[in-house]
Amino acid sequence: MTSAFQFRLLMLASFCWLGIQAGVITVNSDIPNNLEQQEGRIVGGQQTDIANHPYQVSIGLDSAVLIHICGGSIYAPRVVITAAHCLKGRYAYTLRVVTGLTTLADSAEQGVAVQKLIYHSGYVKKTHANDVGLVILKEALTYSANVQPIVLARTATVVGAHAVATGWGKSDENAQKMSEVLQAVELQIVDSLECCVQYATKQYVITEEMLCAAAEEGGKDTCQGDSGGPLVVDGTLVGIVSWGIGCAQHYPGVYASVPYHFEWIEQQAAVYM
Ligand code: 4AZ
Repeated sequence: MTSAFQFRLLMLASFCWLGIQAGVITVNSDIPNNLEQQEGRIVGGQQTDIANHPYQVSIGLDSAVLIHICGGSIYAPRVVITAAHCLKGRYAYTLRVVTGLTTLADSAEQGVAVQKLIYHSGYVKKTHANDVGLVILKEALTYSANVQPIVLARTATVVGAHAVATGWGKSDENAQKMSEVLQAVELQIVDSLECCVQYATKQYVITEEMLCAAAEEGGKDTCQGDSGGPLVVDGTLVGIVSWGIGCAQHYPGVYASVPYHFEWIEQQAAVYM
């Protein structure tokens, strides 16, 4: 006899399987948004040096001091890839992009001014759908050992692939402050079906334009302040830090899929290349 629980799981698995296979899981705007979600920060990571991740940038709010709000990845001299949720509701002139730094020093003088913010027209805050955007810089970056672009992944990443996420986000859910020194954490790509089933129990939908990553041993994740930053496999950008329920709390971190959004990124960036 099948219990109601098993039946429900079967329904969720079918829903996720069908949706991910056919690419038909689309945005459901009726999804409740009342669960405590954390903004991204790296949990269980290690200090690293920007030279190891020269594509990493900090997107900062240009006030009296520069306040880190999100991560990003250098794609071209004037193009930084980040999450849509980092950009929506903000104005280009309020932001600056800081490159080549391991430690984020408070400085109003640092960074490059921003010309334009572009985010995906299909971005939906409630569902985190299409959480991808571009920051167009006023001036071209000068590449160096600590400032380099990253190649985009074009094809879907295999489950279990070793990935690294980096950022200055908080190191646990309840931390008051961001990390001062850039952190890196090693994660694995999680099966989208499993991830979908897990999140479906909380009324969230994992679509084919998202991917999930976590550490088998637990205790490792991205968290508040890592948003918009890179998830890298074999030196290519596969994901953009997007969302999750908590940080390192049984639910994998969710990333916007770069292979899925490859064409959108290329098309939008083309004008500024
Ligand atoms: C965020 O809101 C966020 N634990 C990023 C990553 C994760 C959760 C939230 C994944 O920026």
